[in-house]
Amino acid sequence: MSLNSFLVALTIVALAQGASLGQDERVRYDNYSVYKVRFETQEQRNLLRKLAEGRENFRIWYEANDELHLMITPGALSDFNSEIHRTNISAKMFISNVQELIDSEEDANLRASRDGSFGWKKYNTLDEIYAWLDEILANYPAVTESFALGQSYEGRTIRGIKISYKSNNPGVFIESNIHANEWITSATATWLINEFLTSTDELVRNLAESHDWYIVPVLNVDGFVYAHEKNRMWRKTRQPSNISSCIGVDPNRNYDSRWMENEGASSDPCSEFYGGPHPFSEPEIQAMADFVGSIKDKINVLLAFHSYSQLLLSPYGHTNEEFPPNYDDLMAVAKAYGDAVERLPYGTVYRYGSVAEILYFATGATNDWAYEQGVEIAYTIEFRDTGRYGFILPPVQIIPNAEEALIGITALLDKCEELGYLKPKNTQ
Ligand code: 0X9
Ligand code: ZN
Ligand code: ZN
Repeated sequence: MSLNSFLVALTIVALAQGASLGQDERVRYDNYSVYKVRFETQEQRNLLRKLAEGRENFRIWYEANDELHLMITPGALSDFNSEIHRTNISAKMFISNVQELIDSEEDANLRASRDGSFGWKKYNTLDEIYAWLDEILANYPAVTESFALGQSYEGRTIRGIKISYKSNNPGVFIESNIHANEWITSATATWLINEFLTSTDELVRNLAESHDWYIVPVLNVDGFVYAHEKNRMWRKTRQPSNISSCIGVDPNRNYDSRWMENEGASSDPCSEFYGGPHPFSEPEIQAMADFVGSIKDKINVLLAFHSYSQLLLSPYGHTNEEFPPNYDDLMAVAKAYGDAVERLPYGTVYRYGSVAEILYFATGATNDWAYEQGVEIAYTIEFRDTGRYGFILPPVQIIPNAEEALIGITALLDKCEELGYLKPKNTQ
């Protein structure tokens, strides 16, 4: 069987499997495995991509220019294995049962919930995050301010917090959990908020007080709630499509920036990388663009939190033949982050480069859009890990990851300052 006819055969299985979900059922991932697949040629890469696109039996967890992490249903495993063998692509299993990871994450959440509702020993729900945010705002009224980006498709408020200790600080915008299944991002964002307000460490105080922080802990609120309640692996928004029964858009493909160029997004509503029917079709992304657009003169740095794979990704996402004018600076700033993180006792290694260089073409993403808006330091940061747990990073790693982010961001901003990126923008 060729890889192509293999794909056709699997699509049929996939369609048969696309069962609908009852009201209070959760999607289960019993014996779903995740494989690291290394490819050497573009041809192999394209075949593997085709395998995963919009099909229920396969799901890309991560893709870079040399390897792919594929989640595979138990039913498709033997076919996958023989095909991998036949085409001489090397594959290695590193998660044998995704449901097992989800179960132990849930156990940890239950255990931690016993001693209080909010914390960083577990992954908090949107309600818990918002209740905690209200507490924080009530406790620190002089230096915090609540803001709302707007409403999600399902009518939830997308909330943010501004932390400002003095006027004329350079602005740093943090977008988090645009992808619903990347829970370490909101866990890290909330931990940072807490540190900025409560830490007595001199370095943290200086970091917190000499920048204006705009932090949105959960941008994709509908997707996040859905991931907590129904499907741990949900990535997209929750807006239905007019042309398909598949739900949701990849919000990080929906900005009006090179939208759909260069196959940087999919036009298939069933794909995990669906760009949407038109740019800004998702109210969450429109709201984000309106808000950031309205304060862009105050924003010197934008960081979009993602997971996983330990990367700092700069523009551009649409081409690897052209680089941003300040590419060298962007790399120096990313290196500062990586070096600082690696010096911590955990020794965690971050790599860096442009999106299109390191990963793939990805258009309509936050950091490229922000860069076009004049935010010259705009990164996607992919947090822990490199695949051992992937999106289901155990809660014991929340604080270590957040500490790395804190140290990394400190070094990043120091470098930005040194290179002159933190001056007031609208000086005329
Ligand atoms: O593909 C993405 O949206 C990000 N990776 S993830 O695994 N978290 O989904 C990378 C986005 C890179 N940024 C740009 N395309 N500019
Ligand atoms: Zn529309
Ligand atoms: Zn992401």
